[in-house]
Amino acid sequence: MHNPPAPGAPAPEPARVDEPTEPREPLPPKPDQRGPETVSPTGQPTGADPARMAQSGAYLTTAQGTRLYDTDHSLKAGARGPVLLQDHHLREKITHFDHERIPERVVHARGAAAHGIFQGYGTASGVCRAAFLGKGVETPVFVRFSTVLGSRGSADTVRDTRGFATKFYTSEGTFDLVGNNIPVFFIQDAVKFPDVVHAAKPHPDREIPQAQSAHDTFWDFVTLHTEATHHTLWNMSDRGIPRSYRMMEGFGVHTFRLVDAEGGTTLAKFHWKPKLGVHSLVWEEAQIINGVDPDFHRRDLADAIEAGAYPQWELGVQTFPDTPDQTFEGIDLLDPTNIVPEELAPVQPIGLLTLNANPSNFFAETEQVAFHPGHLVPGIDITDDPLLAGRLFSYLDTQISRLGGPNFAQIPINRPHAPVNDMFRDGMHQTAVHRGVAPYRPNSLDGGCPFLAGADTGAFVETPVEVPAARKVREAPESFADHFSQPRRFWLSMSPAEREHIIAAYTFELGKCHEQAIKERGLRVLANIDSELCRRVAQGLGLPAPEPTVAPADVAPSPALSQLGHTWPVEGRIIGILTAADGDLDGVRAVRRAALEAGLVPLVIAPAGGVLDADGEPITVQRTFATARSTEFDALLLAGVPGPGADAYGARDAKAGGTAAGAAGTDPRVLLMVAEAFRHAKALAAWAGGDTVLRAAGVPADAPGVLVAEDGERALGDVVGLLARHRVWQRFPAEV
Ligand code: HDE
Repeated sequence: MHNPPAPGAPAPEPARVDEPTEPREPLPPKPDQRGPETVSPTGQPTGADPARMAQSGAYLTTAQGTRLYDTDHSLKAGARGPVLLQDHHLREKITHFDHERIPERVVHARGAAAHGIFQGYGTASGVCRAAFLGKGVETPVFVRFSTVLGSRGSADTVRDTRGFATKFYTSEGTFDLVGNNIPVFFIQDAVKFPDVVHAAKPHPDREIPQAQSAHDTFWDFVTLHTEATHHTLWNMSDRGIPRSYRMMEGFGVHTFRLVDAEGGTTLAKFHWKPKLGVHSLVWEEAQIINGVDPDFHRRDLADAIEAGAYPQWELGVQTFPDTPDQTFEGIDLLDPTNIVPEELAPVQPIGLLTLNANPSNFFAETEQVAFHPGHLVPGIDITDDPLLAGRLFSYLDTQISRLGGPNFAQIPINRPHAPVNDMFRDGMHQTAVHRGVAPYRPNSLDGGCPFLAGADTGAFVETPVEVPAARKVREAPESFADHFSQPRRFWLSMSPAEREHIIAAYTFELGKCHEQAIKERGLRVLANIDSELCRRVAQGLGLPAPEPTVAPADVAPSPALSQLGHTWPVEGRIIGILTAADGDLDGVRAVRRAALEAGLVPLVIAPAGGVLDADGEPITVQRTFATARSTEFDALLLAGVPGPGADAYGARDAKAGGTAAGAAGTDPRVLLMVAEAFRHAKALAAWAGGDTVLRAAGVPADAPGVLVAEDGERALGDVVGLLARHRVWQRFPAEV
């Protein structure tokens, strides 16, 4: 409280808050926070001093660098008087704040990203002359993962396709591989993109549902427009709800044209293969996470990188001869609703991606990064896929409005690491100070600079590909008309448990539609994929199953499409250990040690926070019954009978829940955690009396993946074996 100064008296000191530290210089800018550099006609870097582009200096200043004395009080005519318009600092601070937001991406608005390194194996050099694929060549990369439909603040674990966009800062300029975690797309022609997106986004009247495909307009479109069937089926499979960005495949989707050193061409599809395997959530788990931890995927990626568990993917290519018809084994390579089974064209590894650093600033990097499928380097070219053609137009166009003008390539995260001398000038948000007087070619005033590259090093040197003489038409080729044989192959390639998930997903999504006609049309589409799939979904909807309108295609399954049947590294998997002060704490210690040695993340869950067993080796409690939920853990261990939580909720309800469940004193949230983990097919192990909790939660002791062990270490050993397969798949009913 300030008293008004007596007339003529000096103004009083405004109240100051004690700062926790002495003034010190801010941290130095990280490499990708550096400001733009331009290159002069003579090849010399010019432009702003990078150090001046990030925040610097120990003192708070205005935008003009004037030190500030107070930022907590507006300038007023007296402490209780009106605020004065002359307060420049107030106006400047609020004005900048008012303009902090930029439009979010029209699709893929919600994302998370990381920096990393790509190392070429050299194995692609025979078919592709891109320098970054050379043996041992290291290229910095920035990767952004995203959902497609939701707004920037939406939840991570919705059922949706995921974006997997990689920016390679190569020595020959930037190459962007702007892919998805699903290898096919809803449409075959870019002209339909606004239609599919308008249908999939929330209803325009109420703007609901957020980030969901389970609504009438989406299903209206995809059932009328049956080329969407294959992509929709992938979305309804476990691929639509990944366990982690680290456990997703990535696909370039389109067929690209690779060019070798002699100008020879090969058609190719790009694949990212995660070292940790491809794993998914189950639907109920995904729904719970959306409420409990909407940042689940974002957190998982950042935590893993911060802990040094760097996620890795191998880049691979399927290659096909560049024949005039651009088909392979009868599959049209220009149709982006098609895959080529890996059994017909194996994925050949060509390099390794390691994500090893989190962004320093979400807005500057993750939000402002701008990918473009037309950012290509010598050796990688496009094909005539009509979907790709439209994308080549769309990305730059949308970025001009999203990033406020044509100069966003100067934003540090978008700046190529190769020298840039593009002769582009001026425009909104121009931050470079270009030199020279002749930004045109040919010129003599700048000594003829900049020079053109030779055909051997230049990009966008067109490979002479025959374009057959044709009429101008608005038509698709006949081969694009088969909408059901590829979805049928996917369905036939699934294991019984995966098929059950697909049936449940269609039943849920069509069940959320209000229009009866849409549900019925949905069933007609399913009938053309597989009669059993259609029958089971119809049963769930309480509707008759229609007959197919096209004969079921005779296609062989592609075992590579199933996520089951392999074992994978367990590094980074999260084990919850439920215990209490009177639990087997020696056992918990031993389990924690062994789990850490195995690269797992063991988290102790107890009735209250703090430390268990102060004497001897203390055990830190990482989660309480109030902060833990089963969905965070890949497996649960029970070291004893954890009593009621220390908070009022646990103590109050444990009494009632315990009596009802027959395990006096067990916190109902523990019972819920165990029951959920069981339902979601996670490994469960108990010792030191923990099996009574399993019983109280209704978990049969003889169910697969439920282990009652003599001690903690044995329990952990069994659980690790199960984790390598991700889930205890036998727990899912498998009628199909
Ligand atoms: Fe995109 N897409 N897309 N897309 N896309 C965008 O570009 C578009 C398509 C993909 O993390 C937008 O900068 C059209 C296929 C990813 O920043 C926009 C068509 C694939 C990302 C756009 C497609 C993708 C985008 C929105 C049909 C997989 C996020 C913001 C012809 C191969 C990149 C932006 C990031 C983003 C247009 C289809 C992947 C509007 C017109 C197929 C991963 O330009």
